Amino acid sequence: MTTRIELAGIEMKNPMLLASGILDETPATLKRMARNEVGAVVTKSIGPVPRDGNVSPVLLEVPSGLLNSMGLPNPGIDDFVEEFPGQQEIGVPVVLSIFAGTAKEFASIAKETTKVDISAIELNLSCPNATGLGQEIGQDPERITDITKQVKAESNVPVFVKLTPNITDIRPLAMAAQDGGADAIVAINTLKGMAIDARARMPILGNKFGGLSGPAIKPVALRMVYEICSQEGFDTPVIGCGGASTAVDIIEFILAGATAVEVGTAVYDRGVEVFKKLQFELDTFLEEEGIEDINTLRGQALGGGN
Ligand code: RRO
Repeated sequence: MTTRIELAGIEMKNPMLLASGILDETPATLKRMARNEVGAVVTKSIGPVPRDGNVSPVLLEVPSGLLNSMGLPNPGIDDFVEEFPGQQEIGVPVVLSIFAGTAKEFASIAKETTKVDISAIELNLSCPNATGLGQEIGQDPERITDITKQVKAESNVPVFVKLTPNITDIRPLAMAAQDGGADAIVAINTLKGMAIDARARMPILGNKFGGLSGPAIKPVALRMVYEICSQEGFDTPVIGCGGASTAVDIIEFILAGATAVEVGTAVYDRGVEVFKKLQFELDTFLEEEGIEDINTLRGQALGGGN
């Protein structure tokens, strides 16, 4: 019985990645996740220069999820390159998430990333919390293709493209990333939302709006992965992301066509040992169902339905 997978040439002991933005800011926290049986880790998004992020409060628990308006706080690519010890030291493959405002800036960060030992780059074209960045770029298919192409030309590792759900139809975005040469698509980032304090009569988050993650968004993420994987002519690996917190959730994403699944908010909900728990649950599921290889489940729900 095996949960091993291969994602864009990266060998992983299971199909689970730590999603960007949760316990991934320092080598120490990344190592801690690696010790807990995660297949690979994605770093917090790194930009061209240091950035403080948005005004507090920036995080709020809501029913079945979290609302965040962090605003891309990060030390900048130069600091990252100087301080990152390399993925050997972390213990599992490391995916470096990057963001920028233009294709040229993306390409120049990508060039810097060739100085560090990582397994892939994830392009954040989907953060809902900053002007001129993230989803404001990633809602335009032409810009997705252009940025992906320019990053591919400068980098020496596979390039993943993380898409926004805050759009009518995600399929053209996935196709645009494929056209640019993406090695994998990540679907999805957070859904833009807000919370209001009824007694104070004002928005709760300092930035008013935030990104919703957690179990509340899993049906949306699953639907989008399914739609992307059902597209005629689409054959790029997909990484599901959005609300997975049990092994059954992970299996559902794989049945919808995903090769791997990123897990974020469940770390907050189930603790740092969540990947150890999920590995046990995955093994149990495969055993109970008599499945030898998790890869055989990929896409089995595509086309089905009553
Ligand atoms: O930092 C953030 O505000 C943030 C990012 Br980079 C992202 O990609 N998604 C999100 O919900 N928040």
